Amino acid sequence: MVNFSLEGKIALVTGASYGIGFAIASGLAEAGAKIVFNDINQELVDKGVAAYKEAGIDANGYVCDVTNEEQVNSLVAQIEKEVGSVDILINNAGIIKRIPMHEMSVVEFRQVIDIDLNGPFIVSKAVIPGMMKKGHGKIINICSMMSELGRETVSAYAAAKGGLKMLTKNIASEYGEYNIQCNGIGPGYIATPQTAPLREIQPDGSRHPFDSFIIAKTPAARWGDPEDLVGPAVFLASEASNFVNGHILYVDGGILAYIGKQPK
Ligand code: NAP
Ligand code: GCO
Repeated sequence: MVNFSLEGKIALVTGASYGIGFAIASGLAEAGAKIVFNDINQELVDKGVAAYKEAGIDANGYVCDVTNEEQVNSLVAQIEKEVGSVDILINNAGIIKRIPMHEMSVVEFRQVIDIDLNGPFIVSKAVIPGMMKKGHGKIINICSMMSELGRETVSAYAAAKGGLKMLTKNIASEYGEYNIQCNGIGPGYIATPQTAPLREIQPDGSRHPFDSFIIAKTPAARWGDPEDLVGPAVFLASEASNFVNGHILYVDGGILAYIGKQPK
């Protein structure tokens, strides 16, 4: 019997007060996991705890900036003390800055790299020793279409998400012998606050040009929903994927397979 159950497992989802992290955490909880999550400030954490409670999930929330190694190490120690050691890590926290590269400051570039690439390194480094001790662990890094493709104005984000793809493969390579699997999920274009500016209805009531562009580039002819990522996340977090390692599972409605809608 294939085991998709997460009963008895503790899952840490970073940046999970809302958006993709919240949806994935909710799905892991439905599969039996105990959810612990962090976000950047107390207001967001409180909002998240209330949202999980409304969904019938008793989640523990903590304030922690994933770029701050001291805060992350304290977070992992506090989780260990209050709940237990982390079995499943979802490196979800991330930001994007959409600025033409020649206009982007080094500070802005570094901030995106820090959160989207250094953050997953710092949090993974903090949980791996506990996973090694227990003889099992699951790390899932939330990558992106920009782990494979570029586009205007997202140079820092693409560099970070491309690096995150290779960090995923390297953790898989270095820790596979400890029965730790590290894989990525590469969402396509998902309707969350992060992509809201790309979907804004225009003053004349028409769709945002980028919205129409993405619809034409997606065989499914729609934006993804955070819930579309839940099944893939449960699979990669469960024992059903114990021989899947170093893989980036693209959940993109077919974008990466498609040249784009041909002119009529
Ligand atoms: P989102 O709505 O902006 O949520 C990101 C979460 O991460 C927010 O709660 C954010 O808090 C938190 N965060 C930001 N910096 C942090 C830090 N230093 N420490 C801890 N938490 C931090 O984004 P999303 O659309 O749900 O995306 C989640 C992940 O999926 C990101 O890694 C993103 O790159 C990736 N992704 C998104 C899409 C998409 O189309 N939406 C597609 C592919 C991949 P604040 O609210 O304070 O910023
Ligand atoms: C953008 C979007 C994308 C998505 C996602 C696609 O500006 O192009 O924000 O980067 O967030 O990463 O997979």
